[in-house]
Amino acid sequence: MTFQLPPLPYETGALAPHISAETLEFHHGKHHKAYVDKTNQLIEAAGLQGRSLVDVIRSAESDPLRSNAGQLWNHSFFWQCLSPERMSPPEPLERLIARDFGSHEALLKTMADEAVKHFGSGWAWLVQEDGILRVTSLHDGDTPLAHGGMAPLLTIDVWEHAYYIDYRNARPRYVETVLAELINWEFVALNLDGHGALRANQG
Ligand code: MN3
Repeated sequence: MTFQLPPLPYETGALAPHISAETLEFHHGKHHKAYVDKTNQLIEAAGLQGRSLVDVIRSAESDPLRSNAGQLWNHSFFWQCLSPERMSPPEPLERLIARDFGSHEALLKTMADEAVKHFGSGWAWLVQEDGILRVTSLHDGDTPLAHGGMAPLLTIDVWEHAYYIDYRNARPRYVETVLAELINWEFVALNLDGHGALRANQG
């Protein structure tokens, strides 16, 4: 069994002008595809054929497999965190955001700060830990699935390849635009209570 590149859940032009078709063609078609291919090459050497992707991530003790499998999962999850439709958080997510951040605007600001200040390549995350929503960031190909008890709800890719075509070096403008225009809050709500770990399991 090998992992496949999952199709985008929308057309490559659907997120424009915020994220262009050219960015998605490169980011999904080249970068994400490369993580799929590399993971498939490496699982055989590691003796992990036939395992689920989450299991591979948790079993891989070192790089390059751990980071490539993490990047494969992170990207599959990230595409689903985005939507061409503008939406707001449904219940009960809205209530949890108000409880743990004070307001939706406060969550967006915390998430934007984390994403902008993250040094180098990586991912900003909204996670649920012991029932509490919390914002954090992880480096390179690291993923919440590799950390016990950290359940992923939402992520933003802050590798330069995510924004350089459309925003050049302006990471803050990319992050603020994604948070304001493109977040699929229905998907984020579906990930509550640990369900996010399974969403992109097949790659
Ligand atoms: Mn990326």
